[in-house]
Amino acid sequence: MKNIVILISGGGSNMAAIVKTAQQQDWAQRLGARVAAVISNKAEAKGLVFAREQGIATAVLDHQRFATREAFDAELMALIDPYQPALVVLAGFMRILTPGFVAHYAGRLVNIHPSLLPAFAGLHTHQRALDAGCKFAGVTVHQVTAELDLGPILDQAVVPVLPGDTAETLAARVLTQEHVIYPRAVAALLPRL
Ligand code: NHR
Ligand code: GAR
Repeated sequence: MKNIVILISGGGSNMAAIVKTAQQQDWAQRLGARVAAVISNKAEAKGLVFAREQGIATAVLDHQRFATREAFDAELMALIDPYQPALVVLAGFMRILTPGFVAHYAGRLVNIHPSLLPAFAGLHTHQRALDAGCKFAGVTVHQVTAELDLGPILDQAVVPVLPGDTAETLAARVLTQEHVIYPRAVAALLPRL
């Protein structure tokens, strides 16, 4: 069984999209995969409620309990490794990971970033796209490397920027496409892992 471990920090709608399509489109069974665990760095993350309802193992690791990023990442690895994951999926996970963590899961660590990379790596992507006058925005699924948001691109989707858009309306339009491409990218990657 290929275990998938998903890391979240908030709403977890991308995690839920992966879990739901795995059931509905039957790709998890076909690929011999399952979402084995959902781990959040925030106890109040809404996504944990959905994961628990689905009978998925959950854990919370509050980064504020740790003096250094290295110490947090070491404990995070200790939570993840018992699942021997084929794939670790960052889904709205908001903590930058250390080079040691990234190396440990090299080739099996992916992220979804709400911009058309390499444009707008980092935070506040939607406001930055609006400020730059972009006519199109979008989302990227990429392999995670030590260089923030600059690992090899696996999939992208484009949405128009519409007159009157705010960061919130644009984010919502992008999010609908995230839910399409992230499950697709995960399912496409799994046979190679
Ligand atoms: N870690 C590495 N090494 N490489 C990447 O490409 C990563 C990563 C960790 C997370 C997601 C990323 C995104 O898609 C991601 C990619 C958080 C921050 C950030 O600045 C930046 C990028 C991403 C996620 N986080 C602050 C920090 O100090 C905290 C911000 C907050 O808590 O709100 O870690 O955009
Ligand atoms: C998504 O838009 C994701 O692309 C973005 O946060 C949202 C999480 O939504 N990720 C980042 O900004 C990473 N820095 P979700 O929790 O509902 O999946």
